[in-house]
Amino acid sequence: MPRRRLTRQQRARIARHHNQRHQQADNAHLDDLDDPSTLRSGQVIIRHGPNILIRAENGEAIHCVFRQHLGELVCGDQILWQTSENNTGVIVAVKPRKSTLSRPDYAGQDKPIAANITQLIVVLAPEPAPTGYLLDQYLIAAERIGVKALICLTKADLLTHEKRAQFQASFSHYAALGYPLIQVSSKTRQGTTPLLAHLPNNTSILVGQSGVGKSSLINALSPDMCITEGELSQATGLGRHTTSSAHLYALPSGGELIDSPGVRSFRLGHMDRRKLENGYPELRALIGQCKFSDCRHQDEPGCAVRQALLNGTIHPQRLASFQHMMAAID
Ligand SMILES: Nc1nc2c(ncn2[C@@H]2O[C@H](COP(=O)(O)OP(=O)(O)OP(=O)(O)O)[C@@H](O)[C@H]2O)c(=O)[nH]1
Ligand SMILES: [Mg+2]
Ligand SMILES: [Zn+2]
Repeated sequence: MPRRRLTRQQRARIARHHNQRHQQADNAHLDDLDDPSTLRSGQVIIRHGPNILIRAENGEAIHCVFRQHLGELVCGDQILWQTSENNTGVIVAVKPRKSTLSRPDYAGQDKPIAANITQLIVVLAPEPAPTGYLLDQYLIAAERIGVKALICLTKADLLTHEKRAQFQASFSHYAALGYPLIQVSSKTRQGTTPLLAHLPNNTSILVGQSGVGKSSLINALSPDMCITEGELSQATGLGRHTTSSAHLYALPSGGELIDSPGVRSFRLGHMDRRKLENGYPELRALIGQCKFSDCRHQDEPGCAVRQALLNGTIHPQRLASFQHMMAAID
């Protein structure tokens, strides 16, 4: 069914109502702040619809409600809250985010997935096998929001020694670009020590296809944290295995790790050619070096990117993925 178009007057009226509601909520918010000594800091552990679980400064997990005018709260948000009845809380303010990982929703609007992350961990497995350009899309997103990225190859136990080396080698050009490549098994815990070394002093998020083993990895890295599964189903009312909301864990060995729901694809938000080039470190290094400033790196003369491909400093798969994403922008 086609969606009904709103007239300009209708849109203006909706916007006016919307502003009035915000104003009312903001005033209510200010009244409550009469006594700032009741405000406490915390961090969003999990957000599922209207339900939010936060971690208070003393480490306690508290169920909270939040004011509508605060906008879209997500896992990782640093917040201020007040206590309410039955050991629950009310979130009254959100601190400015240092970073936001988002993806466009069905209407093309950017929707935040997690806040204040410093590192993206793209999880790949032999089963389900990596598809399409998901890895490159996540790496572009990381470059764009200015956070580190590492690639984690899980389920190593499913492969023979030889196949394991082959799987790793098929991603070695990413290691050459500065993205650490770590092979692990959540089943045997092989490789968990090198992975743990990258986590202290970071808020990392595990991303990737559904079923690659993100949640299993959390349990393998910190078996004691399994107890939070109970908190999870309490917060979401769901006991499913497949992760339905991002969930932040504080690792006993240091750092925070966010488990996120699996995706089939990861669409990038609005992009132009320059932004896309900036998302590929090896292309970014060549910006301004082609003969033509609007070079598309296809078959133009004096193309520095084509030259780099011939020299072997750009991997053909990466250039193919860039061209694919360029075509999607056009
Ligand atoms: N053999 C083996 N199986 C694994 C490993 N890690 C995960 N699995 C299995 O893979 C399946 C999916 O694991 P999950 O951890 O739920 O995957 P996920 O990425 O969290 O999936 P979503 O929450 O749907 O995104 C489960 O059946 C796990 O037992 C591993 O290292 N080795
Ligand atoms: Mg999961
Ligand atoms: Zn070029």
